[in-house]
Amino acid sequence: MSVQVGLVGKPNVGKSTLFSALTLKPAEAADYPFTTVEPNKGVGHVRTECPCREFGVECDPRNSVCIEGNRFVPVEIMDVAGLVPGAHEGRGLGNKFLDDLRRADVLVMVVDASGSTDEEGRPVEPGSHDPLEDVRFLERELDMWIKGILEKDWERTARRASLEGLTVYEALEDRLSGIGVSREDVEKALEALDLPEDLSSWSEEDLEAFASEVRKASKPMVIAANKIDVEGAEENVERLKEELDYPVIPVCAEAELALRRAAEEGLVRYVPGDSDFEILDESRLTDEQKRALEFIRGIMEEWGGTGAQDVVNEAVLGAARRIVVYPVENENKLCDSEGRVLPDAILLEEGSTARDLAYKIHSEIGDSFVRAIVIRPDGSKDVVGEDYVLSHGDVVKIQTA
Ligand SMILES: Nc1nc2c(ncn2[C@@H]2O[C@H](COP(=O)(O)OP(=O)(O)OP(=O)(O)O)[C@@H](O)[C@H]2O)c(=O)[nH]1
Ligand SMILES: [Mg+2]
Repeated sequence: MSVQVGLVGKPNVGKSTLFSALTLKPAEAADYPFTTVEPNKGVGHVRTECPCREFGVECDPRNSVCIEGNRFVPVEIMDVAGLVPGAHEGRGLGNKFLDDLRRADVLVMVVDASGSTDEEGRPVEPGSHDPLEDVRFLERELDMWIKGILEKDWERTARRASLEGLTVYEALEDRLSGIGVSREDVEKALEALDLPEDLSSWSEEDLEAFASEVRKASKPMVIAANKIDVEGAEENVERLKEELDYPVIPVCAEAELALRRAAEEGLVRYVPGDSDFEILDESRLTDEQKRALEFIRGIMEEWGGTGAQDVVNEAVLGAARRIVVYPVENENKLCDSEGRVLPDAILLEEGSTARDLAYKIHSEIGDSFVRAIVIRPDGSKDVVGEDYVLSHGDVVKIQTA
């Protein structure tokens, strides 16, 4: 799958609850630390406007789903074990969870905005723990993890850069490619810092600073400020927004999970990401369920929704800078060879070109690319070359030789 989103954070903040809500896959959730040991993997979705509305056509999606003009595009979601301070030295479940994150394109740091869990995830009085501290320590754990990987074979890396004729970039990229760090990430990190060119003269601090910049470049992050249903969470949400450079999204994972399950059972009509829901058949609900749904409605009114869908959107379309485009084979009917209208929604990195899209569809289509046609909602068509930079929402036909 194209994009992988990793849920990270200390124990007991609601990672598995959010995971279940996003994927509707069961994952054990309980009010004690280290409920999750093995990572859970599942399919969640980015929500984006489907072109079917603007084009006035009825779509027939194949790789995605359209609900009332909203296209849901699959992404991989991974829920890993909680981490505690010192994890990079083996505390708690140690580095295991970190290794599970190697392939992640973007991280969602789940924090307990209600402040009702201490730094190791043990339940405490609501409001007594500062979630900002948890963000800081998690950043540090990630940085130390990357630093550890660099340090492991540092002398050899430094030697390769000077004796084997590799550039500094190549030597560092080589060392870090296993955790999803690209050449551009390395370049970005080195540019942000003023480090000696000779790797063998890097100090501990140099390594640490570099690890931190590489982490920011290769694992962009958003904060899911969970448990907003608990009294006092609002204050923490505001503070997190003020203090942090990451996008902070207020979330009630439990509400999203309850709504999605209720929708699955046909009790409510709820499109993930909507700011409200509709009860379908009051008579099928117990009094307890009615009360729970009214409570959820109250939270959604206050916050504009449960926030769970916003987390995925902000992570993938925001932090990970992805766009969604719609390749078609017939530029008049907007369909594929089987007549399916707007069949596929493809996630690409921002800045991708028409040729990149062609290669993403099939290497042969990439090789035999001639030109592309971008189809506009008013029916007009722009013929573009291989270097055309795609926009979010583009409907494109690739012409091959
Ligand atoms: N009030 C409230 N509680 C929540 C919410 N989301 C999760 N919880 C509760 O928080 C506790 C921990 O949830 P989990 O999903 O197991 O947390 P986790 O981060 O996966 O925990 P570990 O696997 O131990 O790292 C459970 O009791 C959940 O019911 C929420 O939105 N509001
Ligand atoms: Mg868990």
